[in-house]
Amino acid sequence: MKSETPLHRLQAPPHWRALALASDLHLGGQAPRTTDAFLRWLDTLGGRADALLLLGDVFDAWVGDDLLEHSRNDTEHAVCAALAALGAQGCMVAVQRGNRDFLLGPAFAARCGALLLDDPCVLEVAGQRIVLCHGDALCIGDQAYMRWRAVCRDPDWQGQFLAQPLTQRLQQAQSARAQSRQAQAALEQPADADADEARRWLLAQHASWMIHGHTHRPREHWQGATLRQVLGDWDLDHAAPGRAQALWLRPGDAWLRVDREDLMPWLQAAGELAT
Ligand SMILES: [Mn+2]
Repeated sequence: MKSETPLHRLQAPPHWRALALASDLHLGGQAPRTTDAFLRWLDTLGGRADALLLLGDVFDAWVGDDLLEHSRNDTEHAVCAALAALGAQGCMVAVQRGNRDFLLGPAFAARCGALLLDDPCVLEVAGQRIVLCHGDALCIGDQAYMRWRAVCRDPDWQGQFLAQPLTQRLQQAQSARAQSRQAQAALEQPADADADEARRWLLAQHASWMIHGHTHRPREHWQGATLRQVLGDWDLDHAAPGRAQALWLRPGDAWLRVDREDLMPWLQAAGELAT
């Protein structure tokens, strides 16, 4: 089941009855409450979900899988251990890279017992073809970002970056985040997915349904007969009220039910927000 190359097609076995999807958790030392909420949620998925699909930006930053060799990265260790525990309970875990954790690699996947998904990846479930992607590559109107994306996805650039000492990479990631926050603040509205580009992706994959994250516009975007379903980000550290949600796909014998689940009421009831 494990593969070094990210999968660009994922076929759901016919016995699967529930797939949970989430993205943009932005976990890390800077988000202890969000991380805690995510770990609690993972704890409830065993026996309830046949698969967990994480569509990018699980981590706020990822400067290389070798950070798992250092004991101080507690959050990353805890998340990997929880994903591995979920896998051991029979839930398939699959992870797509986002714009912040684009360096997630095979060593991370092996540690979590997870599959890496290509971007895009086509999920075949209950007779449907659903295009899964993080969503950043659809924001073609943000030309500065698209230029940066081309640079940082280049294997040579990645090789040079990864050759630097870990501390230096962490510093660079931190200043890149600060620059990106400034650039975002300067925009009237954060970049959105380009509807025509999304339609081109769907056409190329012979699909009419797409699920992605990244744009933080969690709703159903219809364009003609095509559906773009956007996942919400999680933030229980810096946002008030907090946000945490998942999307569930529930294949039946002849249909596919979709539920969007707001996890905040459950987290509140579970006492997550008690200080
Ligand atoms: Mn993103």
